[in-house]
Amino acid sequence: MKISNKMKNTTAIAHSNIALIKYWGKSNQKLNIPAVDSISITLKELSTKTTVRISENLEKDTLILNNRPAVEKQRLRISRFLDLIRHEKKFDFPLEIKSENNFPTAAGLASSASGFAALALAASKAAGLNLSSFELSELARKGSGSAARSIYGGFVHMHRGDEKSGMDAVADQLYDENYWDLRLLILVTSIKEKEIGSTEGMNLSAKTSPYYKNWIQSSIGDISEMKNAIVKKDFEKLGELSEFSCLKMHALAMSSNPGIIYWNENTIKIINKVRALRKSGLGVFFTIDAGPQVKVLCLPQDISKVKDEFKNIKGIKQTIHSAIGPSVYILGENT
Ligand code: 2P0
Repeated sequence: MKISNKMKNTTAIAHSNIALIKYWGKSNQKLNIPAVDSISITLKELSTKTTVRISENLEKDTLILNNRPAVEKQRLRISRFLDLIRHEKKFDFPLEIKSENNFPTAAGLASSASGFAALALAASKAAGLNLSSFELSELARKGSGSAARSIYGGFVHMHRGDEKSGMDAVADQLYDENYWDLRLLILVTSIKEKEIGSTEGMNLSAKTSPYYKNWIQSSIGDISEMKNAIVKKDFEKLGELSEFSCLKMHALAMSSNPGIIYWNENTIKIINKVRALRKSGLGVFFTIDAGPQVKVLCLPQDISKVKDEFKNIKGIKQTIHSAIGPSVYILGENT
């Protein structure tokens, strides 16, 4: 590949997502193929902005994460991902990556989802590749399973696929962000990095949980029920299924050996409050990823009431209100 002396900066923005039907477990670790399908909504308020520059002058890839040089483990993970693009485009120059999240990194707010989605688009574009959404989703998946979903806005279905190569283990959009206005109140209960990352956690569950087989089998029904709920805009059903999938995933993590507990005492306090509010007639449901933060789902007409209910609760460190967000996009390219 011929690289011009005037290097270009390519910047992409991707939004994080939250799975309503969760992914947990891989059928192929090397290719990062998920063992189950998943369904998510993309989050307008949580995003990653990533700038890529191809550089002849560097010795190795550099990664600045939230204005600081990243630790070597993170840099290597990114570097291995960039090798996929270098291999495709047949060049061997290092890349300079600057990436910023507008939310706490690695605290269970899916920074790898928006991170790898933004990187897949910015780096492939910087290298002169014009990938389709389908190809971008496959590429992003190799960085992080949930990143394959963040290529799209709105309501997204990630397929585990049938091909051994993983070429059909990609996401597609069910509906865009204007289809149905749902709101999420993200309640941050800890900004500490979690002790067990998702990859490690799900691999441990696959190896040791006696419930793993049932998890895989039962997720097929969850997916079709959730798709139905979205088609019918049945919020009650969507909420119930989201809680069910979330608790099943955490039960799977807890039933691993050694058991993984992502929650803290405030996570449980919030779960109980969501259920009490529901009993009192408010349409609220929770979902939780591999971390202690609780995401409360509701309809737009209830969001101010929901915000009020969680305003003065001790143990909530930050509250983020999000609507459904858009697909990944290029913010700009300049020399
Ligand atoms: C999900 N999570 O469906 C599930 C629910 C967390 C809990 O996908 O190993 O960073 O990089 O593919 O995508 C987070 O895991 O995992 C995740 P890898 P990823 O959103």
